[in-house]
Amino acid sequence: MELYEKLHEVCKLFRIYDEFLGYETIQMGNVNRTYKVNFRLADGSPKSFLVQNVNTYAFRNPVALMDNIDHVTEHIRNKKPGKVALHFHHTADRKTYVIDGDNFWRMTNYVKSVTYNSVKDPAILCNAGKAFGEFQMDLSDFDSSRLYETIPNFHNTRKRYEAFIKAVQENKAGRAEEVREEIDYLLSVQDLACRLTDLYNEGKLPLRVTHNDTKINNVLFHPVDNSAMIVIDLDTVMPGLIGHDFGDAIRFAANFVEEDCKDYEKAGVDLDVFRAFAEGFLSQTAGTLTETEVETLALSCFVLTAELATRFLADYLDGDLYFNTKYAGHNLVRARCQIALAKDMLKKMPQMEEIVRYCVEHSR
Ligand code: GN1
Ligand code: MG
Repeated sequence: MELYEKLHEVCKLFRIYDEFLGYETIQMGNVNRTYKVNFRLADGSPKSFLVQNVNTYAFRNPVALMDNIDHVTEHIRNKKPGKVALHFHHTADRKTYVIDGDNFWRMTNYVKSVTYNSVKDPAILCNAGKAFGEFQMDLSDFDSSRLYETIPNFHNTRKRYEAFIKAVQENKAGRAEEVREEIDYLLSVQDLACRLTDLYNEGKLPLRVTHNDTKINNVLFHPVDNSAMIVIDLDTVMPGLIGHDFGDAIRFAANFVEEDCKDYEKAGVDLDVFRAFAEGFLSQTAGTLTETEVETLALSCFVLTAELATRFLADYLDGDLYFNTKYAGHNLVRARCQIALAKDMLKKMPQMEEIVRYCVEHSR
């Protein structure tokens, strides 16, 4: 069946019976597929929704994942009644999803907003930092035992390295020789990249409920005043470390270039962006941080960058099974870009640490 008809059928199962005008593919995320579906209501006015096809290769138990999202969004709604939120539509039998074969569909309201893949405006970055910090604080009293682990060991860097080394050894797509230099670099920084995981295993870092995928394009901003309206993409909300959220956000937002820039040698950390985001994030979280969390926050940026480099490179070696790719070699470009960024972060670690200290002291 054509995607056009398929989406229309899915919308009907979510009990939207208005006149279907068509769909637009939304360039959002490297794992799920997202579509904006457009309708005309009986009174002639337009109305849109978002339909997502959840990647069941990445998320093995999407039903439990939807259950997580239900609990988390309910918890936040109860704390902030009236705040803009995502509402998942229900089918006639009260499910928040439609399963057809290997496809797992869900549908939400469409929030008119702007998103950024790359932004330099300190005010917007500070708002994004606040939004992710606030998100974590909102969930600080959430019972994490209610959360199903949607991707086990998602930010367990030791396990990510094990998987990476296995991908190198198996060399399924026959590409390992071509990327020897990248493999060697990642192996050479393994212990530093695994610092957060090791500290956690030694009981030195506390577990929180974290978002785990804090790319700035997961914040919807108000189209007029650029305030942060809502944090989206809750698929990986799981128990995690504060550095997972801070580090991943910086990895994405503070890079001079986009995550998959072919000019990867231009990748590096923009300290102005770092400062603006850190200010917002720490304004919400500083009061609750332990000394070890503060000490490792700057390092977490390197950790998350190296970790993702192992994931992109492993996927390249496996033959591009996990991440959606737009062209042959896309995962390799992504991996190289993360490696260049990680190297620059190591050079700038003292400045990053100083900025974190300053923001913590001024937020407490
Ligand atoms: C994936 O699909 P998206 O863009 O939300 C990935 C993240 C990576 C990111 C890199 C579930 O996120 O962990 O950091 O790509 N999400 C999953 O762009 O694997
Ligand atoms: Mg995501």
